[in-house]
Amino acid sequence: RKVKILGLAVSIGQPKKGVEWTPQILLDSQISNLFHPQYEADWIGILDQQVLIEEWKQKLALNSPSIESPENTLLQEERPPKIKNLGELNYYMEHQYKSILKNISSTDFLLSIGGDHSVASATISASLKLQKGNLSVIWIDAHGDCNTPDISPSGNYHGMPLAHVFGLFKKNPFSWMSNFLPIQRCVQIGIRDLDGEEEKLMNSIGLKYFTASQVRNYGIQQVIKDSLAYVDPENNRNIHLSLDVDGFDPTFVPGTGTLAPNGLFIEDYSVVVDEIKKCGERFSSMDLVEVNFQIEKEQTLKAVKEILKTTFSD
Ligand code: DIR
Ligand code: MN
Ligand code: MN
Ligand code: MN
Repeated sequence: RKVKILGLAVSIGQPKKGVEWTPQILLDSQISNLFHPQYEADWIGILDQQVLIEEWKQKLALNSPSIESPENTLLQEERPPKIKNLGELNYYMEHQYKSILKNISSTDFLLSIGGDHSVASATISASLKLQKGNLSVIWIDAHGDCNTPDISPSGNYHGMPLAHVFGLFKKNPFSWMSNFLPIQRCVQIGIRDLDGEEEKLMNSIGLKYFTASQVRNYGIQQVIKDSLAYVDPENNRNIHLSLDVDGFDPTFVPGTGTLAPNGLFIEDYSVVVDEIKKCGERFSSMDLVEVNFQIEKEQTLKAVKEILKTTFSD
């Protein structure tokens, strides 16, 4: 099976430098050598935020009427969404979205390597389009990533992509994004660091999630079985796995921007992915995000290699 790898060298969805270098570091360390030969790895390329932001600024300077500037249109609203780097993110993620639709077929496996977790709304939106809406999501994270611009305490978009792809923003700031995920098609695993309003929102919309301590209580095997039964009750949906490495305990993955103690074990991952792989080719895409080798490299690279090896094993 073809595994198309898309590098998403972007960090402007959160404040720390470093995550944008991860795709190149993983390309240089020849991660595809870790894959079982049944997988044919193929790097589509790396979308570089520096290049794209420069391009966006030049287009803005030319003031071409065809180039959208969501910030400008939003100025007229009474309560503009508070999203940091909104124009840059919109431009970057539109390229990401279009690059996925251009380079990936519905039977390929898409591996998107971040970058921060912002990219997930574009990967999911593009995957929904590719799979004609037939997609469910398993979201591994310490965080809910379910803030809306109105309730986000930080204004960092990486804390918002899930709320966005659920269609919960009052106004969608990304005009290219038109495919939304029903809330019942998503389960989160590993949650343990929610903002107050975010938690209220998640509970009020009925988003299903398992906290890290629930995982310890029920066992990871039970949690992933229940999760798949919930998002894919008739065994006919394509599955997207969005993996924020801060879902794991910091002892396994210290190299990430927002550490949260008492996380998942790295061994939990193989149980999760083995269960998802029972879906065969319906397991169709994955984000691997928030890996920051600038914060810590040795332990983190070891964990990332382990993750990739188990994902693309026999
Ligand atoms: C926090 C941090 N909930 C925010 N979020 C994330 O800024 O919205 N950290 N995703 O990794
Ligand atoms: Mn997180
Ligand atoms: Mn994040
Ligand atoms: Mn996240």
